[in-house]
Amino acid sequence: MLNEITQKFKELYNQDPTVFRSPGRVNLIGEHTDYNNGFVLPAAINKEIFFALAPNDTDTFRVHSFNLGESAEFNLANVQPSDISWANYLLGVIAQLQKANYEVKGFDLVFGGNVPIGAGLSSSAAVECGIAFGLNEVFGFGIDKFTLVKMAQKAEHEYAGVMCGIMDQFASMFGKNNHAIKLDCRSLEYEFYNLDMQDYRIVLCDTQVKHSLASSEYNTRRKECEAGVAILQQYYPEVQSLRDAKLDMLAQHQQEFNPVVYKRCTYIVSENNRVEAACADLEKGDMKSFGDRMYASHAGLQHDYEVSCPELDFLVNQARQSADVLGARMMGGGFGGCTINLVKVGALTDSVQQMEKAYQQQFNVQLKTYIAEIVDGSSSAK
Ligand code: GAF
Repeated sequence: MLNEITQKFKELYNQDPTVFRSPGRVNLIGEHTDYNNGFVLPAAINKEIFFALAPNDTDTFRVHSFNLGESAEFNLANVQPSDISWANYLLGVIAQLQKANYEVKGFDLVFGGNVPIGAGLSSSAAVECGIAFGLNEVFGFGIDKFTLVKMAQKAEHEYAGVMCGIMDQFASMFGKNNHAIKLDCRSLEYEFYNLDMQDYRIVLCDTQVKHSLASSEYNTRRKECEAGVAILQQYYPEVQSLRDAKLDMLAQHQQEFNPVVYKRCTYIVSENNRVEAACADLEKGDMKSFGDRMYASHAGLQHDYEVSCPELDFLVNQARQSADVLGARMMGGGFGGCTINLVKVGALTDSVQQMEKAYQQQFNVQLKTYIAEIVDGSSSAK
């Protein structure tokens, strides 16, 4: 696809581009913990967006979306959110660069890739990180990767209206071949965990459900977590976010919580503990225990955080019935998208076929499945 994108660039803009790539991500465990300043365990995957980019000596940003076959043009002197929704992920990053006083001169861009949209694999973070990385290189801004990640996240807040945490952009930018990233979303300290890809594979099952409520419910969950923190702070001033809370603090003051807020908070505190425990499992090579924690994570997301949907629950239940699937859970914001499954290598084909068959019978929909390989984060593309 990179060749086709480069070709398209030459055809449209009549010059040679510099090329970049930026990946989507999976998250092994630690869901909705990022905006609670907690821990996550994502990894960049071999579903990527490519960018062909070159300055054009004007003050105009010309862009072509290879996947959609659509083009657009924007005046860089007046960057603002656009009615063209796909362009907002790019414009949002340009706006952040400009806000930080970096001079984004006119440029041409063709971008496209194979990250499925709305499948919970962070196609938007891949676009934001790729353009941030590419512009930084091409214009020689010299911005460090942490700042680029924060700009990409801000772009999502301000131009896509989703008050996301930092996990997706961090994973897309900092990913490392065959490693998961344990990220402390408060300090942004991170540690790589080697994923032993000899014995198992990461299989993604795409429900193809895209729930229109996903972004509004996401923002509601954030508010519910903040409401929980406000109650706890009256008694425990050291609790700045749910990452600082303990289950017994919550239990002690349960009566003061609205029951829904209480469930949300217990889920987050438990999930944060699970990330720590799951990393210890990885260190010990105890994938059985790791898988059990994935199932526990799903149960919390389904019943307490209430961001799952019948299709995701069905797929996780199917996985539970197979001894060849070590663990499975919904992944990302929820209300649709993919489940992530840890599947024994020897049983890969059978497991995938069983899953597809069951999903077809239950929902009359052809399940899409992907075997995710873990790759490096945003970089130049060759
Ligand atoms: C989405 C968000 F973008 C992330 O920041 C994260 O909160 C995730 O949902 C849930 O863990 O992908």
